[in-house]
Amino acid sequence: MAYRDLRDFVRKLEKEGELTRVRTEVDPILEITEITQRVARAAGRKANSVGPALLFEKPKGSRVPLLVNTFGSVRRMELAFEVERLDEVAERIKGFLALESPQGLFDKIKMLPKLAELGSFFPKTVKDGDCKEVVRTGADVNLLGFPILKCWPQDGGRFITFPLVFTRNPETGKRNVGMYRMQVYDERTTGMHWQTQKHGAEHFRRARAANPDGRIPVSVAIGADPATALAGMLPIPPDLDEMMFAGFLRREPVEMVKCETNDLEVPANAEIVLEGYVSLNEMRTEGPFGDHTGFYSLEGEFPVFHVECITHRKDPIYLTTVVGPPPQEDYFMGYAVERVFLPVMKMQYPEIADVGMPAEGIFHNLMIVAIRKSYPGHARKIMNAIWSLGQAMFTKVIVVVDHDVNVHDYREVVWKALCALDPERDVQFVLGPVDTLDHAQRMQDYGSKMGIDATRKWPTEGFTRPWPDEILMDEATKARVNALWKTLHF
Ligand SMILES: Cc1cc2nc3c(=O)[nH]c(=O)nc-3n(C[C@H](O)[C@H](O)[C@H](O)COP(=O)(O)O)c2cc1C
Ligand SMILES: [Mn+2]
Repeated sequence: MAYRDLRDFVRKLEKEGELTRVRTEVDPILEITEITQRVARAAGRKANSVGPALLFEKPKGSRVPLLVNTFGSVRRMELAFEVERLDEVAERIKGFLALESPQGLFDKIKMLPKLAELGSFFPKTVKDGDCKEVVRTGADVNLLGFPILKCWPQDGGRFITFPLVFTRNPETGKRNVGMYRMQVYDERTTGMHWQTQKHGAEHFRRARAANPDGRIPVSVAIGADPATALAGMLPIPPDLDEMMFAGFLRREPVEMVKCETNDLEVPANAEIVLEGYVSLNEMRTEGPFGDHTGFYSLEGEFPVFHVECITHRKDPIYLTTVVGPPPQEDYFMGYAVERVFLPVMKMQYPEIADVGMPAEGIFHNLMIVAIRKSYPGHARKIMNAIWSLGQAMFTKVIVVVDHDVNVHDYREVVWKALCALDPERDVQFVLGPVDTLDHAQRMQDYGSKMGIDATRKWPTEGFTRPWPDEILMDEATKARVNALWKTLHF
C-alpha cells in the first residue's frame, strides 16, 4: 500500500528507528543547519547515511513542526519507494521500456496487462483534499508563519528548499513539477529559482514571448507522500508528467485537487500549498544561497512568485532540506535517481556497463562511465551521448573506463584511469550548456566540459605499442598458498 501522505511516512520512519524527534526549541535561523551537520558527522560515512531523519517539534517562531534529513540514507530512499533495493525500481522501469515495438500478435497480447497497469498510474482528480483543511486568503496569507530555514550565514534570507513547483506549458497545457528553491522576500513574495534549462523556466519564457506583460499561474506544494514529494527533482523529459511518474513509483495514482484561486492542480495529500502567480515582466535579485556545491551560489536575477492564497492541513508538517558541503541529504536523492535511471541509459546505450557519481562530484561535476568498448572512438561516442542526455548535459567531467573497472570503487578508478592516459591524446573538450550553479565557468549557463577516454587504447585507434596485462596472481599459486595459509600463523 502506498503511503497516504508525509505523516504516514514519518510513522514508518519512526517504526524503523530512522527518525529522531527534537523536542527542544531550536531556531530555524542557522541552528537547525548546524544540528543537521553535527548529526551527519556523528553518523560518519560508513553508515551510508547522513544520520536519522529529524523532526523538530518546536522550531522557534512557528507552531509548525519541521522535518529534515527525511531521505538522507540509502535505506530511507528504499523505504520511500517501498523496495528492498533501489534496483527493484530500475527493474520495473525496464519492464515497461521493454514494451516498445512488439514483434507480433503474441507480444501485443503480452503488452496489454502492462499497458493497463501503466494507465492505472495516471493522476486522479478528486474534489477535496486534506491540504485544504485551512484556507487563508487576503491579510491571512503569511509565509512567515512557517519555520522556513535560513541555512547558512551568508544566505540572502530564508529559503523554501523542498517545494514542488507546479506550472503548465502555455502551448501544450502539459503540467510540470520542479523542485526549485524559493527565497522568502516577505509575507507573500518569494523568488523562483528555476534555472535556465529547467522546465519551469521554459514555461516562463514561452509565456513571456506570447505576452511580455502577463503572468503565469504557479502553485507550490510542500510535503506529500515520499514518491510525490521527490518527483519534483526527477530528471525526466519535458511534458512527461512528474505526477504520472510519482504514481508509477508509488504504484497508486496521485490524487490531485484543484487550487482555490487558479486552475492548477496540486497533490490532495500535501501538507501546505501556496497558490499564486509569477509576473512575466518582473525579475528580482535572488541569493546568495549556500548551495549543494559546498559554496555559495552568488546573487542573480530570477522571477518572483506572488502568493495569493495558502492552504494547509490543520497541523501541517513543514518539509525541508539543507544543502551544503557534500554529502548532504540530497546526495541520497541523487544516488537513487542514478540507480533508477541507469536502465534507461542502458536501454539507449547498451554498451554502458555501469555509472558512478561520487558525492564530492556534486552530481554534475563528475561521472565515471564503464563501457564495453567495441569499436574505435567508442569512449568519445559515449561522452557525446551523455552530453546530449537530459540533465546529464551538465556533466563537467566524464571519465570513460573499460567495463572491468568498478566505477563505485574510486581508488580503482583513479589508479586504472590515470594509468590508461596519454593526456594530450585522451582528453576531449567541448563547449555547451553548463550547470547554472557552476561558479568557475566563464559565464553563467555556458562553458566547457571535459571527457577523458581512460579505456585501453587499440591499434585501430592508432595505438601500436603493446598494452600490458594487469598484475594478478595465478590460480595454482593461490591454491598452494591457501593450503599452506593456516600453518603460516599470520
Ligand atoms: C535539494 C534540491 C534543490 C534543488 N534546487 C534547485 C533550484 O533551486 N533550481 C533548479 O533549477 N533546480 C534545483 N534542483 C534540481 C531540480 O529539482 C531538478 O533539476 C529537476 O529535474 C527539475 O525539474 P524539471 O526538469 O521539471 O525542470 C534541486 C534539486 C534538489 C534535490
Ligand atoms: Mn519536468
